[in-house]
Order: sequence, then structure tokens, then C-alpha cells
Amino acid sequence: MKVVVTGGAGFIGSNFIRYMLAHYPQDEVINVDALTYAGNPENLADVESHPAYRFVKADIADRTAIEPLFAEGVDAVVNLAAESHVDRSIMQPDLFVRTNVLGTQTLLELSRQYGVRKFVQVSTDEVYGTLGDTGLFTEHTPLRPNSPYSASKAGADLLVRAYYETYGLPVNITRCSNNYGPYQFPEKLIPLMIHNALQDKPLPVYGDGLNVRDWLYVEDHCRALDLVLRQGRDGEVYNIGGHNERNNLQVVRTILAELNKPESLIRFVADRPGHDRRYAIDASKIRKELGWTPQYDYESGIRATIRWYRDHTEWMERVISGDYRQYMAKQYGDR
Ligand code: NAD
Ligand code: TDX
Repeated sequence: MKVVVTGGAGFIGSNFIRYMLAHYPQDEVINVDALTYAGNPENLADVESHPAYRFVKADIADRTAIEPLFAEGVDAVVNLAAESHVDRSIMQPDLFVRTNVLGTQTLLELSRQYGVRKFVQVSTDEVYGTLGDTGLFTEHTPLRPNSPYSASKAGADLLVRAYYETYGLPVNITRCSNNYGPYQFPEKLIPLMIHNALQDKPLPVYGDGLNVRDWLYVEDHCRALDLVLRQGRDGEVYNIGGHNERNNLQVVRTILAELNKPESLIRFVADRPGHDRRYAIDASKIRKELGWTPQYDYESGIRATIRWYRDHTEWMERVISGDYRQYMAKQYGDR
């Protein structure tokens, strides 16, 4: 099978490509990534020379740049390329619409024209909006996105659905909860807090710190994507999540404890506008249909992840440069 993985230089994409090459050495994996601030080829340095791996630097919204690849013949597309950070989407929504909506539509159109046999859209639980204190998101929960990021992901999901209904393109949509693990860009909660704690800098907790996320180890997400790619029923949506609800303060306190840092580093800062209160996933469909269950336990997984970042401070420092510094200055002042 020849698979195009978009966004493969990012957090989940690099973990997914490593998973694919380790499990299916006979398949061909082509990583299409524009290398934005979030894309770091170093994330895949260990597989760069794998004979089944190829990297193509291209923007998914630029049809001219990616059409030659489809013209070569492609069996499947796993679309992970996206602008992925909610806070950035509040500052620059247009970029999110371009990459997440137009980029996805460009890939769908080429997939249709060149007869791709499976298109997997990697979406997010954020398209469902927010939950109150109880309940879980199922695949039937209405889409009620609250940020420009989640609205752009929801827009992409609707186009994926339309390409299935209108043109019969064999698609799946996956909606996963928050991932944690190695190679996550240090603008996201867990690596940002680890980075600041290691430098004895304040840890900016939004609002009251009681917003809840449902955490899943990135490799468990990758295994779910692989199952959907190979066995997903065409046209179906699959929710993915590990039943690991934690509020942000709990996550931050675990990080401080593991790094032997004081809780006095916690700073409550202004809340994120439109901040979703709680996400929690009902993953019973993918469990029943495809036999997926998470293999990593949260308590040991999060601790191993914290130690990975502690042991890869050079990676963190190389990643935190240029564009990222400007963004951080705008977002948080100079802390
Ligand atoms: P990331 O920001 O770490 O990586 C995104 C990658 O996409 C980067 O390598 C970037 O260079 C690339 N990219 C951005 N714009 C592009 C463009 N126009 N053309 C080609 N490449 C482009 O993101 P991530 O956290 O790895 O998320 C990957 C996907 O998974 C996204 O679609 C995201 O919506 C989804 N998702 C993420 C999570 C999570 O917790 N991180 C959870 C559920 C779903
Ligand atoms: O500095 C911070 N302080 C803080 O309190 C940051 C960066 C975040 N937070 C809070 C906001 C959220 O309640 O932590 C929680 C997690 O924030 P993010 O890491 O920004 O993730 P989230 O907004 O939940 O979105 C993530 O999960 C779903 C990914 O970034 C998305 O790409 C994915 O779709």
C-alpha cells in the first residue's frame, strides 16, 4: 500500500509515521508537510533513511504542488496536516480556514480524481463543542465548535462527509481527545508547563484551572488510526479516547511533582476566550467494531512523558525559536 500521510513532521504525524514503518515495512509512506513553525523534520530523524519512507515539502492547500504525487498513484491518504493550536486560531483565524478547510478540500478533490481507495480525516473531539459536568461525546453528538480552530476542523469534517455522500469517496473521520507523548510542540499544555517548570518560570493556568480534558497517549491514537485506515467501514466516524479525564490543575500538579518543583510556580491568568469546559469521549464504537482499546495507563504514561521532555531539553530549545518566540511574546508577554 502507498500511503500519503500529511502533517507527518508534527507531533501526532511523526509518531504515526514511526508506527507505520515499524509495523508495515512493506508499505510505502510519503510524508507531505509544509514545515510550518510546528513541523520539525528532526522528529523523524531516526527513520529518514528508511527505504519505504519519503518526504515531500508541500502545502496541502497548493494543488499544483501536490497533484504530481497523486498522479503517481496513491492508495490512501491520512490527513493530519493542520493548524492545531486553539490560541493561535483566536489570533489568526484565516490561516486556520485556509489550511484546515481549503487544504482538506484540495486533498479530497485530488483523492476523488485519482481514485484514492481510502481517505482518513484526523479530526478532533473539539468539533462537538463543550460538555457540562456529565455525559460523553458520541459519534451522534451534534457539531457545535466554539473556537476558530474547532470550527475549521468541523468545516473539514463536513466536506469529507459530502465527498462520501456526493462522490462516493471512501472516507473515514476520526475524532480523538487530547494526546500526550513525545514530540509535542511546547505551546500545548503539557510540554509548555514542563518547559516552564524546568526553567523555574511561572506556569500560566487559564481561568480557574478546572477545565477538563480526556488524555490519551499518542501511540494509542496512532494504533486507532491504523485500524481505521485498514478496517474502518467507509463513510463512518470513529471517536477515540481513553477515559482519562483530568482537570488542568491536576495535570500541572503532576508535572510539578514529577520534576520536584514547587506549586508556587502556578499562575492563574486570564481565561481563553470561548474556552471549552470539558471534553470526554465515548469510544465504544471503535472498541466494538475494530477491537481497539488503549494500551497505555495514564498515570505511568504521563510520568514517562514528563521524563522524556526532561531528558530532551535540547530538542525543546531547538523547537522554541523564531516564529514561536514571537507568538509567545504576543500571547504571554515575555515570560
Ligand atoms: P502539529 O501542529 O504538531 O502538527 C501539524 C503538522 O501539519 C506540522 O508538521 C505542520 O508543519 C503541518 N502543516 C500545517 N499546515 C500545513 C499545510 N498547509 N500543508 C502541509 N502541512 C501543514 O499538530 P498535531 O497535534 O500533531 O495534530 C495533528 C492532527 O491531529 C491535526 O489535524 C489535529 O487537528 C488533530 N488532533 C490533534 C490532537 C492533539 O491532542 N494534538 C487531538 C485530536 C486531533
Ligand atoms: O498555557 C496554557 N494554559 C492552560 O491553562 C495552555 C497552552 C493551555 N491551558 C489549558 C487550555 C485547555 O483547557 O489547558 C488545556 C489544554 O490546552 P491545549 O494544550 O491548548 O489543548 P486543547 O485546547 O485542549 O486542544 C488540544 O486537543 C485537541 C489540541 O491542541 C488540539 O489540536 C486537539 O484537537
